[in-house]
Amino acid sequence: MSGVHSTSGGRGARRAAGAVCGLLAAFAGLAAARLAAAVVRPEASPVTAVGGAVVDRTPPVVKEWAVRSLGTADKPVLTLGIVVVLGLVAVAAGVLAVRRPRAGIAVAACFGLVGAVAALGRPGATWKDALPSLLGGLVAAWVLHFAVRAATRRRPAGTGGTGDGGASGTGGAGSLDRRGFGRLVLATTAVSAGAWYAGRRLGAYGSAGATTSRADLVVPPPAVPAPPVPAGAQVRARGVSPFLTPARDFYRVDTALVVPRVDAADWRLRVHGDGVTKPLTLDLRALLARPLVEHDITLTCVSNEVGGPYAGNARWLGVRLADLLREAGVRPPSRGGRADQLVARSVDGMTIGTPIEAVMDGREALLAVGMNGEPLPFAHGFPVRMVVPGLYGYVSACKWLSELRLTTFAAYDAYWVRRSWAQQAPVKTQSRIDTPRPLAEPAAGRVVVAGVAWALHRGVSRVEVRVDGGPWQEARLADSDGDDTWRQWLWPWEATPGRHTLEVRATDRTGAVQTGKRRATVPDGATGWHAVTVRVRAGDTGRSAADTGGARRTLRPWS
Ligand SMILES: Nc1nc2c(c(=O)[nH]1)N[C@H]1C(S)=C(S)[C@@H](COP(=O)(O)O)O[C@H]1N2
Ligand SMILES: [Mo]
Repeated sequence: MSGVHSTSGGRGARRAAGAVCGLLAAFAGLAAARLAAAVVRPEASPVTAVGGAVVDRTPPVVKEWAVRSLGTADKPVLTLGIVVVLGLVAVAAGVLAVRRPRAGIAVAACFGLVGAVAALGRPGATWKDALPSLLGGLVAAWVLHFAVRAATRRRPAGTGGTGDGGASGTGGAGSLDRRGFGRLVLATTAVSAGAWYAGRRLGAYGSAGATTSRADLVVPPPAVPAPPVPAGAQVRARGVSPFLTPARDFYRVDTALVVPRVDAADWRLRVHGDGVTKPLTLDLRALLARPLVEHDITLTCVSNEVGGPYAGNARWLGVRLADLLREAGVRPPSRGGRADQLVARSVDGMTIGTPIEAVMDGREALLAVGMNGEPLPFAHGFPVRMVVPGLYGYVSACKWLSELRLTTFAAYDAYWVRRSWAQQAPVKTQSRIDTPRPLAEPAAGRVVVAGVAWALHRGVSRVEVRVDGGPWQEARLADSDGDDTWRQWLWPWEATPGRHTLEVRATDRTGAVQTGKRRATVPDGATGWHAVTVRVRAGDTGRSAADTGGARRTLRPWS
């Protein structure tokens, strides 16, 4: 920063001061909005609201790219992107404001409006949701106004210039009052940071009731417990995913930028719609008074690429959905029922449409309250979510459930269907090589190839592996835990030095072989065989254990 002492203030310096003013205004505005949102509701915070609006409008191709390349980091990356854009606009508005104060302030106010419109468009929004952004816009405009004034104010004649930083101190009357400006920047930053922190604390306070309600929830034991998972369901090879996925490792796919935290005491489920002769409204107590069923179900996402990570297996505890629907007077289409689609709605406005026929055909479709022996984690739908064996999550597994409405597929398209995904989507047969990892360098000799396969609600009857396009070889299957879960498999490979590609395919109990035809995830799930390429090293046995993930030592058939 040089030239600040010229009477014009120096163009570069004025720009820099403007940029600082812009950023300061943006931070103050966001902090004020966040504090207000903690009172209104967390989803009404401008960055969250704009983020939510962006998520809902993201074309499937972009979303698929984001899920593929960013994985579960897609949400932080989106938030960061919004903050960066906001920062750039703030800098531009600040630079503009130095020359034309009104224009800069108008930009700040406009940003408040953008946030307000986004917040009003969110599911479940009321007029109050506009307030945090409007307040934020006002605060930003106000801070910008004063900051720009301070930045461009000239020091009165005769005051000393020692605070002017590296400059000579010769700045006299007419030079910029940098000390005053610096103080304003510091003070505003401190107040904004305080507001930001208060917003965080208040937000936690706001959801404290939900947190306590989960901690205090006593889930009754199942009337119909699941048999223990067979010991032989887990292959003993390092690198294979655990048969039951711990909740903290369970993949998470949803559109929620802030995880809804529902207080169990406030939770209600409404069941209504076509063919419902007895509409129901249940609270959690009424739901838990019903017989609970425990069932192991593998859940997977339609966005899962071949070989991808978006599949998890859990022991779910819940109420049989079919029984509840029958009590409400619902009949499946095959018994003359009018409705063929069950639309589940969540507290955050998600809609998920499930075939009523599938829900009522005898499979264990659940309104789940428990996952692996605990109440559902907030991220996985506390207090109640749906789980239906054999269907992708986007057509079956509504989290933070609030409503079940019966209608037809002809009359209504749920959230993802409006975004080019199929109305109905049974899970396709898939198999995955968990070990060796791609580009691993095992030593020649015996290498354990192992992984998981699923043909949900049909059951896996065979898994085969081939090397470099050679003949298919039958893998050993781990014990089955029923047809609604994935099944592990293992194949001992006599690996020869060089580059090799391993492929896997599964066959379901109907005899249908997993197709090798490569298809994208849109519209109803990816197909193709998972392939892993490795480079097998010649002979030095010393390093083999490490490079095969120790599998040689653990090759102990469970059969
Ligand atoms: N409310 C709500 N429920 C939802 C979703 C969502 O975005 N919002 N995503 C669905 C999708 S696409 C999948 S694959 C599963 C994932 O469940 P999980 O996050 O518990 O693994 O939840 C389903 N339920
Ligand atoms: Mo999904």
